[in-house]
Amino acid sequence: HNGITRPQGYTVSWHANPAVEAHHFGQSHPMKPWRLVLTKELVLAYGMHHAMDLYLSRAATFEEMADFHTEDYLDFLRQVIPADMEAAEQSERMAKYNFGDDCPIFDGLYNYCSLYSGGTVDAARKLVNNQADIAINWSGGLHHAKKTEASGFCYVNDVVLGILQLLRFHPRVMYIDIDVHHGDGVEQAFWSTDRVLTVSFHKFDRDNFFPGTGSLDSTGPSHPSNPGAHHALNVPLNDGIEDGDYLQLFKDIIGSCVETYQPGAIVLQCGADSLGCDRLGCFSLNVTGHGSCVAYVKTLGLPLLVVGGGGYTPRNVSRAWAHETSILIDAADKIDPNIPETVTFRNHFGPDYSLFPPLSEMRKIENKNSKQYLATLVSTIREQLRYMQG
Ligand code: V1P
Ligand code: CA
Ligand code: ZN
Repeated sequence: HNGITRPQGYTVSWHANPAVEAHHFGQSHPMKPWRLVLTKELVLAYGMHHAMDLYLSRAATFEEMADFHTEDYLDFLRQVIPADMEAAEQSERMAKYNFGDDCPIFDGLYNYCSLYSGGTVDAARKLVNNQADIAINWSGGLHHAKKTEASGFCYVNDVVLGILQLLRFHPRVMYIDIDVHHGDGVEQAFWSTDRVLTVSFHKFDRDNFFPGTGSLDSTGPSHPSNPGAHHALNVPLNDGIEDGDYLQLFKDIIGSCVETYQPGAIVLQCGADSLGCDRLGCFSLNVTGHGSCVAYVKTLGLPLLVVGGGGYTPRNVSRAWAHETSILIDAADKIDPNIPETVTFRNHFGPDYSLFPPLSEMRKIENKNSKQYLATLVSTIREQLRYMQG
């Protein structure tokens, strides 16, 4: 083999199901489950699968998904078919549950949702049962779904389901979200509890960037007697943030959060739409910069559930998630930055065929985050953490 061996002293589990990858949101829709095929091809070509326990995700049951979602909503999700998109008699319920352009109804929708959710639930249970120290489900991370509605390409909130599993064992769980969008569904689900600290880094522009929530001052319920007060943290960013600044900010904030909150487990949503050159995103992170955040979280040494999320330039999504897999199995230094000749669909990685193309140089977006602004973010959040302590 090519020298990739199991990491020393800890176990990594990989949760996937090829049936997820076969689903299509529609021609012009930016969400491409196919990016998971490219990710898996890279992981296999590098031989990373030798270093992990591999599990075929099973479908989450209706009851498991009902740990968060209402039965009404799940019933609709289970029975709706693509023809209903046009049918007048369904339009009221379609609107009620927020189906439409962002969240279309496609063939196998319920199967898709239950499989990516089953992966995250399984992954969380591996951690709780001590069968894994790090568990990965790149098909999960669908952080916008609400209790009774779909939102932003997300139908079932697998992240919430995974955290609920971890809460059966851990008194406190910390959620970190590096997707370019605000992790509003996860934040909202745990808004009123002090048992989950949610921290999202995202582009924030109330009027012009989805979903428009996640301002610096929204830290939980306003009434101080509500246990959830101060247990939501938001890091609103502007266009064009680059590797160095992002990583420093990430370490400063996450380091302080862990020190103060002392979580028993961490869930890390690795949305890859925060990379430069993303079709929907507006940050300038490179694969290495994005990966450094994952590497930092790994150094904290806590049980870690890693999920995917957004990411709309499939070749870069797969580069990032393959690189991050190598970090999690402690093999980043054994990976050839030149993408192996044996990778299926290798043509997608041309003309450079590198795992680390200079994304931040390829579509220059002016960095609108001043040093002063970033310093204010860190000091404000440290202040907010003091309130959390009580
Ligand atoms: O901006 C909106 C809505 C539609 N307007 C009425 C406001 N939607 C965004 C949704 C982005 C979802 C991101 C999901 C994730 O965080 C997690 C998986 O990454 C949107 C955008 C956009 N540029 O923000 N929808 C679409 N683009 C879209 C484009 C073509 C076809 C369908 C949807
Ligand atoms: Ca985020
Ligand atoms: Zn996103």
